[in-house]
Amino acid sequence: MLLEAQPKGYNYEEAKVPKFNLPDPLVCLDGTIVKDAETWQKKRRPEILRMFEDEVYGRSPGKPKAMRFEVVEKDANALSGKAVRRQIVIHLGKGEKALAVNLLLYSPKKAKGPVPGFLTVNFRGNHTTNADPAIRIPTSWVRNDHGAKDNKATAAGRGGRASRWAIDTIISRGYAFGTIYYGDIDPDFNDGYENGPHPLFPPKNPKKRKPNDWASIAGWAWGLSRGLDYLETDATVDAKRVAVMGHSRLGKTSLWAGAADERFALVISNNSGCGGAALSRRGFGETVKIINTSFPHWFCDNYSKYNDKENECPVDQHMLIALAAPRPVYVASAEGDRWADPNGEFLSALGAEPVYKLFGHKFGVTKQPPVNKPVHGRIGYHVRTGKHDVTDYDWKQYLDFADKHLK
Ligand code: GTR
Repeated sequence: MLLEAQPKGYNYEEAKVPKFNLPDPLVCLDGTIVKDAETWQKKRRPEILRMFEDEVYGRSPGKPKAMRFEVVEKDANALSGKAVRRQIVIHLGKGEKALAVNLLLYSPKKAKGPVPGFLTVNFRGNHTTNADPAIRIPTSWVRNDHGAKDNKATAAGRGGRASRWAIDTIISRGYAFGTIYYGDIDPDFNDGYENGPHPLFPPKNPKKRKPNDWASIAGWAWGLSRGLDYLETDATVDAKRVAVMGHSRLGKTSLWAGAADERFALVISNNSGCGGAALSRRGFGETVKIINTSFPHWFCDNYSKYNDKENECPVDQHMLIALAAPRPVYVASAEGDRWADPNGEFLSALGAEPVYKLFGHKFGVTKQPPVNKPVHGRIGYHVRTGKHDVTDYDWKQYLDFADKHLK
């Protein structure tokens, strides 16, 4: 295996993973043992969701009253005539801090009725996902790469990240593809919650925030739910068959979006690692402490209570995967991405299986499968060769998995 350079000073050895006990997803806080799907749905699931809100991602508001969809652009012959392109601005909130979130949507032109789709969230701007010259360029904060200068995106970034988004394949296989630039929802820097969706909702004043108020991951996830709100109004997409997908910090985001919003029919985590699919108690690669230190704005303030104290956290990330149940969920790892702890991502999926079993679904494996040998049960998993990235191989698996569950 070609090793990808990883941050130094962290554990990358399986033999040095400490012994730990995972909290049991099937034992309620009052000791009740969950033996059926109904007890899971009515009692244990809400309690786990609440713990993730209070201890990890923070509590988010629901659907805002001040929300309006504006279809700003449409082309019935996009992508060489294969797709219909639509660009929608989702206006959120009122006043000076109101947000304008751009959703780029392609749907297969030859579709007869509403199609299933993927709603994704991207790092560098919708215009980087495809070279299509009509894609609107973000006006919100962007990182200074892919042609951006002074944190403003430019046309030089067009298609710069197209390798991550198999849009042509997705369309040819009969799915819609939607994407939102995450910085339109919340800029990814520690701004004291002055920007993004946080000041639109109580407590508007960041100084009055509580330790379980939402942070950026919850903000991005909430933005994805607003994307789904739009899709519910769009006749070309079947909003009841939408998979949510993200990579890395945005894989953490897609998992949380799928947990918090059960309208997402399928949930995909691509290389999400610490605070995403990977079990925190393993302390393999990125840890709770380093993630809270490097990115203090990603998780709610309470999460830093578990810096170097992962065992004291009432949840671990297998319970996040379990919150997707009984919906199909996919966890994808990359062999070279040891920072994200590929085996810890697998073990998390495995740790969610007892919940899937309540619904009659089995995972089908008990050990991490070899590289490039995907497992597609109700829970999907693969570890592919290569590094931290989204590749055509990953998309092929997601499409096969979606064919199985959404078609
Ligand atoms: C890293 C971070 C990871 C992952 C990644 C990314 O710096 O440590 O947790 O989120 O960024 O989002 O690309």
